[in-house]
Amino acid sequence: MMYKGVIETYRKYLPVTENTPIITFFEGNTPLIFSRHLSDETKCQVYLKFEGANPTGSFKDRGMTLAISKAVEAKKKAVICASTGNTSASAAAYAAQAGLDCIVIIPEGKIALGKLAQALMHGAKVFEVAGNFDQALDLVRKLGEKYPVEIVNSINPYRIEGQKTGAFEICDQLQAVPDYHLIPVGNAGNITAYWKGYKEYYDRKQISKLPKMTGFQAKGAAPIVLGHIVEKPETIATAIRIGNPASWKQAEAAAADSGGSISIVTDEEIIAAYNLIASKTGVFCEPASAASVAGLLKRVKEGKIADGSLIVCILTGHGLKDPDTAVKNCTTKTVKLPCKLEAVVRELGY
Ligand code: AN7
Repeated sequence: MMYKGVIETYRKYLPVTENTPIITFFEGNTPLIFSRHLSDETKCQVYLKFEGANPTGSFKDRGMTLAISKAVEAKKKAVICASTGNTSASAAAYAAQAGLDCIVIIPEGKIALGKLAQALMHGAKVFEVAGNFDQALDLVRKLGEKYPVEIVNSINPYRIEGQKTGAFEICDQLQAVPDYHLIPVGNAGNITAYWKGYKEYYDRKQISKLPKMTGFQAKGAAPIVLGHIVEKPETIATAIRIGNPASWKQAEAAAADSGGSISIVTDEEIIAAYNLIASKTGVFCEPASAASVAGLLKRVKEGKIADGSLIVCILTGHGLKDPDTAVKNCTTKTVKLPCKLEAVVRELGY
């Protein structure tokens, strides 16, 4: 049977009816990839859930299919979001299919080029503001209160509902429940959504245990770990450059209720993991996504994860979103040569 996207696949767990028009690019059903290298290195069984394989290249599509479908059902004409990039790319694509106007507010100069290209190509009105994501989200909240625009950030509950399907999928693919679910944390919608999904599967007797929700923030943008708002968040992982997450409390609850944690990884650890995943497992994710693997390596080193544990790391977005960061921070470099056979042969040492 043809795969029909997350709403059709998990319809009975989602707030849709026969009257809901389904706006979809057949998102979800993303690969769960066993990493031999990371498994050997950690003495665990490590799987990478590659959300970069979604139609717009990030996990945001799971929530966006539902948020946009519900906006159409409610006869909305325009949607709006603040974004570090991926939400805007996804919103713009789904809005284009639905025929809705899409307004995007992004922090000037802090969006990976691929994401900006997506929002522009899909015809969104893109406003670059001299502020960070948190300030952009403040603007969006105010606009949503006063004007006829539907907010499609993860403060829209349909976003969380759609994204919880990631948890269902992992359990269905593994035919088991991970001991540890590792995930980058930015605005904290995704950790909230996954925890909701696992709990619902548990309540509906699809699974018989729950994973420890283990989140990671970048060192310069770690408000939840620090316990206070970060006014000027900074990290190379621009997707999670967020100082005042909207789902802060829910993320804390997910970690606490599951016996998990939220902790810090540095930009250096993120970049090392980013290179490692691409070169040793062959999966190219974006820097923010690599926070989950950086976190795994750190927690294992600290002795916090027992040998043999079943691990799922969420790789939230595709590496091609941000080629600038890749080329600049890659451990492999190009070698410039004259266009001559001898030169290539000499360089190869044959
Ligand atoms: C690749 O696009 O917030 O903790 O505006 O793009 O659910 O926010 C992106 C977040 C992780 C963090 N990995 O997820 C946005 C935005 C990638 C991301 C996160 C984001 P949340």
